[in-house]
Formats: sequence, C-alpha cells, structure tokens
Amino acid sequence: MFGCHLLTGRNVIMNKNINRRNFLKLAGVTAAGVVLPGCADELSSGFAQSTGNPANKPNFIIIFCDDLGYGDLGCFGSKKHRTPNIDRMAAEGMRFTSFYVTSGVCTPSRSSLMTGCYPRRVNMHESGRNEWVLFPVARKGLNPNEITIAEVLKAQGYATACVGKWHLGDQPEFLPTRQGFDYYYGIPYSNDMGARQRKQNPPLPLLRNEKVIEAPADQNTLTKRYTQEVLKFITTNKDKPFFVYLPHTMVHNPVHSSDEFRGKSANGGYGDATEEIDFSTCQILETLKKLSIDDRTLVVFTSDNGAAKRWGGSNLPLSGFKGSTMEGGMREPAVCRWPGKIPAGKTCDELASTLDLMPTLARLAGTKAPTDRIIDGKNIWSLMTGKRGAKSPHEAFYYYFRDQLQAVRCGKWKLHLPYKITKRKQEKAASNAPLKLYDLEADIGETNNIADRHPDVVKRLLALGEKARDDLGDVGREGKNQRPAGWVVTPKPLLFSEKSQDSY
Ligand SMILES: [Ca+2]
Repeated sequence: MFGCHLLTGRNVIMNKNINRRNFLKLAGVTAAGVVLPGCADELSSGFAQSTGNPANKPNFIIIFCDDLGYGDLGCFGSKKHRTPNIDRMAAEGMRFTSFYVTSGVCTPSRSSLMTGCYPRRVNMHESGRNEWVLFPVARKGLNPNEITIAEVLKAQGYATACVGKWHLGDQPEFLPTRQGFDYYYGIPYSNDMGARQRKQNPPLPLLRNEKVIEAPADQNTLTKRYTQEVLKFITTNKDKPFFVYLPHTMVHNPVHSSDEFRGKSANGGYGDATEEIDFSTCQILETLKKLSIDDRTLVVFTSDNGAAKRWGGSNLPLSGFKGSTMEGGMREPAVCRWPGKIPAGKTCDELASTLDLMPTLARLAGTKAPTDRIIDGKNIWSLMTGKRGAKSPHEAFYYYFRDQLQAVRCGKWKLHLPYKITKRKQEKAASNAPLKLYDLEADIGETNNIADRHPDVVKRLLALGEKARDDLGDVGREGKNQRPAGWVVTPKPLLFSEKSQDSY
C-alpha cells in the first residue's frame, strides 16, 4: 500500500483516491516495480526477486533543499505549505531544531556538507571575484585535494550519486564526478545564473556526469527528473551500500514545478515547489520500503540556508533571512529518519550542523573522518539515537558571512560580535554592527539584547571568537589552519552541443 499523498487543488487527497496505476505513472514508476522508462525489464526483475540487502553497511540519503526556510514545513510550523510526507518522516524519525549550516548562502554552505569543515577552512567562503558564491565559468572550486563525504564513503565500497545543484565549481576538475561521486545529474550552479537572467552567462546547463545534455535546462520538470534519477539509482544499487546526495534546485528563485503541482498550493510558486519536494521525498521513502531497505537506510532532510527575504519563504519564528548571520539565515529545518535506529517522533534541540554529517556517516560506514587534517564536524550519532543525556559535541559554533566572523554560539548563548561593515560587491554599505547577546532558549527570535546583564558570558564568547579568528581568520586576517581552494587557469563555459546528445 502506497502511503504518498497526492496534492490536487488545495486539498490533500489521500491515496485511497488514487488508483495504483496513476500513482505509479506520476511517480515515474511502473506497476512491476520502482523503475523508470527504458529500464523496466532489467530493474523490475531485480525488484521482484528482492528479499533484502545483503550488504552490512547502511545506506545514506541526504536531501538538501535550496533556500528552504526554518518555517516552511508543516512539522516546523508552516500553516501555508502542505508537507504531509516530510511531516510523517519527522513523526517516524527525529527533528533537529538547532541544526545549522555554516553560511547563509549556497557555495560556502555546500562546501561544509561535503568536507565537514567551515568554509574558511577550505577557502570556499566566497568566490575568487569578491562575490558571495561562485558564478558560471569560475576559476575557483572546491579543491580536489579535499576529502569529500562521497570519497570517504566510496572508499568503504559505497555506490555514490549526486543529483541536483552542485555549486562547488563548474569546471571539469571540480565537478561531482571528480569529487567522489560515481554519478552526477543536475545543474552546476544556481538556477538564476543562466543566460535568461544574466546575458553574459551560458544557458543554464543540465549535466549527466560531465556532459551538458540540455541547455537551458527545463526547470519545470527538474524536481521530477531528479526524483526519477534517485529512484533509479537506489533501485539499481539496492544490494550495495549507497550514498545519495540530492541537493534540490528548488526552492531557490526562480521557482518552478511540474504540471501536477503548479498553481496548486496556497503560497504561489514557492509553495508549489515546496509541495513537489514533499512528494519527491515520499517517493524516495516509499521506494526504500518497497525494496525492503527502509530499515537499513538513514535519510536526512534539510536545507542549505534560510529563506530569502522575497519569494514567499518563511524562517519563523527565527529572525533574519538568507545571507545573514541571524538564526533565520543559518538555522535549518532538519529531519533524520532510520526506522529501528533513530527513535520515532523525537525532537533534539542540541546544537548540530551539516558539518557533522561527514564524521557521523563515516562512523556508521565503519570508518572515520580524515585524520590527516582538521575536520570541524563531529560524530552526532548519540544525538540521532536520542541517547539519554547526550549533548552537542561542539564547544561553540561560528557564524561567518563571507570572510567575516559575525557571531558565536555557545550553549544557549549567541553573541553577535561588534564588527565593521565595509561595502563590498553585492552588498550595500551599512552601519557598524554593535555587540549583542541573546539567550536563544528564551529568545529564539533574537529580540532582547541582554549583553549588559551577562558580562561574564560576553567575555567568554569574545574569547571563543578570538580562538576562531586565530584558527580560521577574519576580514583582512589569515587563519593559521586554512587550506587552499582549487583553481584553474582558463575556465571554459559548460555548453551544449548537438554532439553531446544524451545517449544515456
Ligand atoms: Ca541556497
């Protein structure tokens, strides 16, 4: 029995109203099994014979939305969006309510998920041209010498796939296929960076592995096609351990969704795209169940940074938006699910981060994060399993924007450091930021500055900030333990040619 909910009109129609054939058609699945057009025979027979996964390592799926806000899911308080499937995932797993990314924008945030390191550690905190993320035809990318989460898992025998928006370098040297992923399907940077929005740029390319198979990419069907790619990869690799990284292109502006979702939500295109991601998540979870690998698969759902000020997203009850070091820019909705391992229906408010995914998954795969270099993330398995008394392994969390350290969190305290704001590309000059201290347990919205009442806390967090500056650097100051980014001399645009027709 399928458990997905298909949204039609503005009502949630339960699956009893969908016949199985229609559901499967919508899901890109045949009645014989979870397969895609063109691969039916090969995969459906495998599905029919499936009796379980002989491999003894767990599978991992990370679903990573783009610009989805803290308040955009039903299970995190949204009244606008219908996300019954992610809500159910939360009911069957654990919500993390103090889960952070390391930057309020795409490129630096993704560098941390991939490496377990702060962006300044791996020098991915801004582009090589004084921009806050990488743009097309960039000389810069994530250094191939960094060890990614995919490389860690691949060394343990995992089949690895990246399906979605990469944004860690668009030159061949930096693509997912060179960073530990066996397979890549997606767009190399943001969906607003094509020629339609910026005439100097190439048409938005859709890649399969390292080949442009479509340009400009048809964004309406991206979420659907990403999902189909993931279902196919999971099905093909059901008897191996696999790692799927699904960095959705949505709900980054311009928002798009497929016909079944367009115009159906109560929150315009942003709501439509959110609800399609919810349906995609359902298809993935249902596929795990159908393949009998549900209880050996950890699925993590979160977002790369907070919702933008425009376009319809919500970070409530947090303050601030994408691009800021307020909680709304960097605290994300996060759900972890692994039946039988992660307790159902629990919430963890301990501080955790995308930094922690690589060390945690490495341990679950029977290895460790790299030991030949500094890794900022920690193993948070004790938090995920709800171990009694488990505490965040982080002494402090550092909020950088671009090259600048702007805030420090330690326990319930968050100190916004006093700093000078200088005018930089893509930003307006603003007045200097004052020192502010918030108790996030009592004041999640960062509204009541109580620095005057806690000079001892201020002193302690200032010292932690200085420790970070020494280690990772700050404006005009190199850190002692930074590592170089990757660079190419002559970057070339990723272009479609008739010769590169998709023959996959
Ligand atoms: Ca983003």
